[in-house]
Amino acid sequence: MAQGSFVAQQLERLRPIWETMLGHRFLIETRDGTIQPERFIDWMRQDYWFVERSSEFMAALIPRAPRHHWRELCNVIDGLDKELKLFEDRAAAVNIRLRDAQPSFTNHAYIQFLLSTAYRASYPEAYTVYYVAEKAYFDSWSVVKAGIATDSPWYPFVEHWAGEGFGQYVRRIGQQLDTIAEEAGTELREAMAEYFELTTKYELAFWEMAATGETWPGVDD
Ligand code: MP5
Repeated sequence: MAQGSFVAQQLERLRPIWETMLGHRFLIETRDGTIQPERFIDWMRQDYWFVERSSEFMAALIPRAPRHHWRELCNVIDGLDKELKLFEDRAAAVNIRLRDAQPSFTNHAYIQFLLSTAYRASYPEAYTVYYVAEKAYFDSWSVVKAGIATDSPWYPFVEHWAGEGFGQYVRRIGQQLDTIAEEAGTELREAMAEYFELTTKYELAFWEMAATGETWPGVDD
């Protein structure tokens, strides 16, 4: 396999999917202020559930992580609590209830994927999933940041995920992932690449779910 940064290689390999994700109509309409409020609110309800459940994914990684990763992983869990507060604050600002929705099929599947990865895959594979989810959010919200009005009620989400601090954090964990990949053998690196791809596809599916207001296949509600 070619040498060089694992992250850069994977982003290059998966560029078509990554670009489809960044051009997704949900992001473009949120950027341009043309998104239907109910679509955005739906996303808020789904992502609130996702963030809450993903604390189990992060917590499950800690006992499997090398000692020098512990502080960062604990900080992420602390960050999830702050994120939930951000959702609660925005929900209060637009006067909606966050718990008015069941997790959609895609959201439920993504969380099951995170949990099975945390418990059954190797730490390098699980760390790959963690990195890709964070990188996808940084890049996606950076698209929105490029045009959204700063007085939009959704702007605090942009400030959070497309902000300087989040960007630095994503770069740091990308470097850690490169270090893990350098120490991995060819077979493990290939397995990590598969997890990179699957997570990218789940991230794209999440925007698609938000744009369509998907619930469960075949169920009318
Ligand atoms: C993240 C998220 C970012 N909130 N939702 C999805 C579907 N993917 C990624 O993770 P975090 O922990 O909220 O920064």
